[in-house]
Order: sequence, then structure tokens, then C-alpha cells
Amino acid sequence: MACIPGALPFAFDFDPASTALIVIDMQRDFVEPGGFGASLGNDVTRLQAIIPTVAALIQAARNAGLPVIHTRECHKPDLSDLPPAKRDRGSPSLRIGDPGPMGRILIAGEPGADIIPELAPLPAEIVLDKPGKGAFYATPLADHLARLGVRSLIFAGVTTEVCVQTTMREANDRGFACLLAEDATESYFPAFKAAAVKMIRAQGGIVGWTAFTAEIATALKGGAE
Ligand code: C5J
Repeated sequence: MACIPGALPFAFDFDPASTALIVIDMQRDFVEPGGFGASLGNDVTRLQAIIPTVAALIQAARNAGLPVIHTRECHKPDLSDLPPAKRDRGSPSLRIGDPGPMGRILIAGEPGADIIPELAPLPAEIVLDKPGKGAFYATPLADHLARLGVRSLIFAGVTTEVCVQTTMREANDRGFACLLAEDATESYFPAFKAAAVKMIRAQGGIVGWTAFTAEIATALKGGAE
């Protein structure tokens, strides 16, 4: 067993043998200029700032033998998994599926949908394409976690209040103990990130726990922070 004593709202006990790291949507479309995030008028530099921390967390997980699962929010090239209700919102000038500087916006197989090279998955790691904000919806994530015997999940990635929080809530409802790496997640809106982090750990950890990457890495190495 491992423990992160400084986790909030209280110490997070977990068994590394049944824990996985989920890295949400660290894609060029969200993190680089010219992608989906930027098309909505967002400043992507906020998201770029967490790249080294996410890389450190991924390395700590790999060193400890945890499965690392990467997700990508994207749609099929024929848009058959893109409901009009989703396509018709966002930027009217650059919608999902439209050609952009990194290929068609948020479309599987296009350069913009790729995970950023700094955080490239290893060949054996699971990479899931998801058409929704949550990573359980219309994906085999639940099957992978059951096959791997995972009971606890550590979360990183973007954006905190959209895809990260949605997936944590989905996981929480499915009975997983969920920990968010607070400094390995980011939002285009600092106030939204702060609110999401507070919501997750409010009311006795109604969605889960939060902790910092250094604390998680220490626990994964077998020590207590
Ligand atoms: C958004 C995401 N924000 N990955 N997607 O549309 O959070």
C-alpha cells in the first residue's frame, strides 16, 4: 500500500498495483496555437506551462509500473460521432471538422489531434480516442480498467473543469478512488480550475482527492512526503 498524507481533503491510501494514471487530452489541438482551444479564443500558454509537470508525473508512474492511459478528444473523419449540438457550438468561424493550421479541427488522425510530442505515449500504452468530454462515454476505458484490475485512478491533463472533471465524476460513480494531480492539470480560466479543484475535494471528497505531483511521485517511490 502507499499513502499520500498531504492529499486533500485527507490522506489518500492506494495500492500502486491496482492504480493507473490517466492523462487527459494533452493534444496539440488544446495546447498549441492554431488548434481547437485557440479557435475558441483561449490563451494556450497557460496549458503549455504544465507540460514538464505532466511529464514528471508520467515518468513517476512508468517507473512505478503503473499503467499510463492517454486520451484524445476527437471525432471520426466522417463526423458520424459528432452530434450537431456539439458541432454547432464554439467558434462559428472554425468548427470541429473544419480545416485549420494543424489539419481538420479535433479529427482523429489529423496532426492537431495528436498528443504533444513531449508527452508521447510509449508503444505499449493505451491511447483512447473519445468523442465526448468524459473518457468513459463511447470508449472501452471501463473494459481496460477491469482487465487491468484497476481500482484507483490518478488524473492529469486538460482542461481541469471540462474533460478532466467530467472523467473524474464518471470514474467516481463507477467506484474508482480518484486523485487529481493539482499541478499537472490546467484550464484556460484560472478561476474555473480553482473552482473545479475545490469542488472535487469538497464535502469530504465528493468526487475525489487532490495532491501535488511531487507528493504523488514520493508515494509511488515508496516513501511518504
Ligand atoms: C474541452 C477538454 N475543454 N479536453 N476539452 O473542450 O477539456
